[in-house]
Amino acid sequence: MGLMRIVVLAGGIGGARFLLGVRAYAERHGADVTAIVNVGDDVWMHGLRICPDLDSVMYTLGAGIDPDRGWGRADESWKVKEELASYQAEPTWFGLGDRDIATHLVRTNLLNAGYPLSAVTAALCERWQPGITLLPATDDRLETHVVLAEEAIHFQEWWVRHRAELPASNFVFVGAESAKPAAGVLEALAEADVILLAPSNPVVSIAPILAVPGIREALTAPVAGVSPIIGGAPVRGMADKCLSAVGVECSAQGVGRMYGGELLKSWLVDPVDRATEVEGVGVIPTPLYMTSPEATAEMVRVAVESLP
Ligand code: FO1
Repeated sequence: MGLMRIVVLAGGIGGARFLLGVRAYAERHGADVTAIVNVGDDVWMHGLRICPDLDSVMYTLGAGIDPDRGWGRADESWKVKEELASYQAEPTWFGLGDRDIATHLVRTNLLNAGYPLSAVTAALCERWQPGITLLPATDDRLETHVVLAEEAIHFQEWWVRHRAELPASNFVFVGAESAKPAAGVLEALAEADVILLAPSNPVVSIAPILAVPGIREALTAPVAGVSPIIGGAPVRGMADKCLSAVGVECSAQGVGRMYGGELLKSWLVDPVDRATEVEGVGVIPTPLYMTSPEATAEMVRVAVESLP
């Protein structure tokens, strides 16, 4: 067998940290890694196309990320944001850093020139050299909107402007029904030896990837998932608010059952959640705190070795 081929379904901040470990594992054990990244968070702001999850992954793997925020660029300045605010140019609640804006300008210009997002992402990665292949889940429009009592708003407005405080009744992936897997996605999945679900937000990061027609059916290689919930709480972010909105228990067991035995062969849970049971799925207790790429690489080893 040649190089092992690992495909990872991932969102943004948690997905990026997980991919640091997958890359470390791949470097040590010899493997080829492709990340299929969520685009549901993508949004037009001030005429620029912003792809938060692709950028968090690209900046993190390219060592350009602001490590505290987990999004946007290190050594950032906010002059343009200040100037926009002085013009009262809405939205003022979304922080666009000066360095980050360069990424959005390059992406927007390439998209306007007719290049698909997958080609644009490859072009941006020429600079960042992430060491793995980054693919958007789709090159078509797919945006997560949050259904509130009277209206639906874009995910970013709910997440950033309202800090997910507005009670949500559901999430709609606008455009999903007509979206196609991005160039390279089905090929990567067809050649995969193993598929990993990153410990990303299951509702607004993993689900929008699975919502692209054709992707779920293409997961023919064995799948191992990593729980984003430890001891009944998300390690970071607001997955608890998303899970409650869709009526899923905020636990390693609740998320494991949400994914289910159709999708998962293995489900990695932290030892505190060792009592987790998921019908038809091998539950594997192993430390899940991504305290370093090496710690995460160990998690990846456990996941890969749990699969047939
Ligand atoms: N998150 C915030 O909480 N506040 C912001 O002002 C903000 C700006 C921003 C700009 C570009 C970008 O790529 C991400 C940004 N994020 C911001 C993070 C983003 O909203 C979330 O991290 C993802 O969408 C959730 O995965």
